Parts: sequence; C-alpha cells; structure tokens
Amino acid sequence: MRAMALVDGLLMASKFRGCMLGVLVGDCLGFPYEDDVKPSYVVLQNFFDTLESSTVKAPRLIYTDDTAMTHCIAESLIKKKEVDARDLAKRFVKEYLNQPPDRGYGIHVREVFHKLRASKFEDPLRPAREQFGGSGSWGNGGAMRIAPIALFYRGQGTQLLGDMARKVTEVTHTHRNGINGAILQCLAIEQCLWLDPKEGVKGGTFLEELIAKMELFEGEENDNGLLGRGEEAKPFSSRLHYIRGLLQREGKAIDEKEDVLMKLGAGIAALASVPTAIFCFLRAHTTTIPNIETSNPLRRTIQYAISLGGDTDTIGSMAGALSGATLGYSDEYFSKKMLKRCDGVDEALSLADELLAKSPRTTA
Ligand code: F2R
Ligand code: MG
Ligand code: MG
Repeated sequence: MRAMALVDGLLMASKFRGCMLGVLVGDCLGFPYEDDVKPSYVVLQNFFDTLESSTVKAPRLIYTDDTAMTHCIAESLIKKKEVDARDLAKRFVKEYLNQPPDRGYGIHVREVFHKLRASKFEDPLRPAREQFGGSGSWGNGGAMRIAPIALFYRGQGTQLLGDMARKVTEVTHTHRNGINGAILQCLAIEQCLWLDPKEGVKGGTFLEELIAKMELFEGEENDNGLLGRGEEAKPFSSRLHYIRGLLQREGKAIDEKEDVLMKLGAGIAALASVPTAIFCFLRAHTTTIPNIETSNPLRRTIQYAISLGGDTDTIGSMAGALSGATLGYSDEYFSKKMLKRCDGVDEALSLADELLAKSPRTTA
C-alpha cells in the first residue's frame, strides 16, 4: 500500500520546498563539474565539506538552464493554473534572452527559442518538431525541468501526470526518448511525495511501482506501432529493471560505478541520465557509499551523482529533486551555510509555496 495517508498538509508543504530546493542545489553544485573530467572523491568530499562548514567568503554558485526552466514552468502553472504551451514558450524565451550570467543552455535548444520568437509564438510546438531534421531532441532538457508538473498534479493519476509531462516537454523536445525521460522523472518525483521520510526508501518497492507505470507509457507506443526499426521497445523500463538488479547485488561497492556508467550512462541524453539520477537517489537513500562521508542522504545523493562525471548539473539536479521530495525541507538536509552560497534559494522557496497554494489538489 502507498504511504499516502501518512503525508499530511505540513509535510507536503515541506516536500514541495525540498523538491524545488533539490533541483536548485543539485544544479548549482553540479555545474562547476559539468563536462569536466570525472571529479575525484577527495575533491568532491572537500567541496561539500567546505560548503557545509566554511564561514570564509567564497564565490557564489550560480544555477543554470535546469533551474531557470523549472522556475518558468512553476510560474506558468501558478499564473495559468494549467499547462499552457504558448505561455510556457514565451517564458522560456524571455528567461533565455534576459539571462544575466550564461546559464549554459545547449546550442540546439537555443535554435528553438530563436524560431519561437521569430514566429511570434504562432505555433508554439512547431520549432521543436523541426529539430534534428524532424526527429526531435532526445536531450534531457524536458526531464531536468519537470518537477513543478509532479508537484502541481500530484495524486491526480498516472495518465494525467504523464500527459501533462508530455505537453510541457513538447515545447522543446519531441523525440520519444526526450518525452519519455520527462515522463519518467515526473512519475518518480510524484512517487517520492508520498513516501514517509521516517520510514526511509525501499528500493525494490519503489522500482516495482515505477516500472508498472512506465510500462504503460512505453507499452502504449508499441501498441500504436510508433516504434522505428531496430528501436529498443521499452528502453526506460528496461533500465529500471537493471537498476533493481544493481540494488540487490552482493558486494555492491566493487566496480558498481563502472557498471553504472557503462549500462546507464551519465550524458546529456534523457536515456543516459534520467535512470541514472533515479539510481543515484535510490542507492544513496538505501546504503552508505564508499568514499562519501556524510550521514545526510540528500548530500550523499547529490555528491554521488556528481562523482559520476558527465552531465553533473542535470543528473545532480534530477537526483536532488527526488531526494528533496522524499525528505522535505530542513536544515538537517539543506544546511544554511550551503544554501547561502547558492543563487535563487528565495525564489525556489516562494515558487514551492505558491505552487502548493494554486495546485488543484487542496489536501496533501
Ligand atoms: N548544454 C549543456 N551543457 C553543454 C555545455 C554548454 C556550454 N556551457 C556552452 O557554452 O554551450 N547543458 C544543458 O543542456 C542539457 C539539456 O539539453 P537540452 O535542453 O535537451 O538541449 P538539446 O539541444 O535539445 O539537446 C542536447 C544535445 O543532445 C544532442 N541531441 C539531442 N537530440 C538529438 C538528435 N535527435 N540527434 C542528434 N543529437 C541530438 C545534441 O548534441 C544537443 O545539443 C542539460 O545538460 C543542461 O544542463
Ligand atoms: Mg544546466
Ligand atoms: Mg547539464
């Protein structure tokens, strides 16, 4: 049985804050390492230790496109109280054009923004459909920004959640993997909202529920004959099955990381990053991890995600969203000193509160 009844209004409010802060902190802490060579355990341990303890004035950690676009979706939902693709497209473009520092948007998604603006947002879905010769983007840009959809439409049923995740993603991403990655991250965050933080996470149960939901969406495509020749039938579901095996493995510390990188990946593709983020969250919430010294599961999640290298801001941010949605917001997890170093904290907190107030579900 789901732990739904245990989540009261206060805890849900805390989980909204935890989730939005998880997105932000994972992004801010991961960005310095994005596309860098895999950072060593020692470097990362020092980085996190210093963040949590140092009173020395140090440079601020800026957030990137992951958080900027997440905030656009939250603002649009708050204003429109539903998914409105044109409003969203306008907000993405305005935010992109007004970005004060370089927020690290990818080269290709910028084309979508320029086309949207040039076409005066006449058909807000058209530029995305034209990407990559018509195949659409399979990048993780849809998944990295999906948290507000999971929060806003929590408890409204799997089909609605998936449909809404698809709708916001299609403004920039139309490849099935770009869309399904966003759906999977959305479903996973929503599941975290109903977990009792005191009980902890049970990896096997969490995955079973998630696989059953994801197979609905991936199965639908097969039934409708949407698969191209040679395409893997249920790539996200099959990676979730793989994760279940990894979590059950004996002597897990040994060489696990190489398997994770080889089988799941840590790249910019949705398929090579969303299952990875889910794995980081589940691993960090179910055991200690060698070379990561902390009793804080949120820190362990983000530190582990960054230690994999590659798309560190995005995998850190997606894993952080899952961890924050499970634990909620408290100093114990989000230390004051660390939050002081990150840009955008107040904005993330107030968007979390407004999203909760405006969401259709009035009880937890
Ligand atoms: N882009 C980055 N990081 C790169 C470093 C940026 C650097 N600082 C700079 O100055 O340029 N980070 C952010 O982008 C990722 C999310 O990307 P999104 O929104 O999905 O973008 P896009 O352009 O749609 O896809 C990303 C890349 O994937 C490849 N790709 C996607 N679909 C493809 C297809 N059908 N065929 C071939 N290639 C495809 C392309 O290389 C795209 O550029 C996050 O990491 C975020 O942090
Ligand atoms: Mg980024
Ligand atoms: Mg990234």
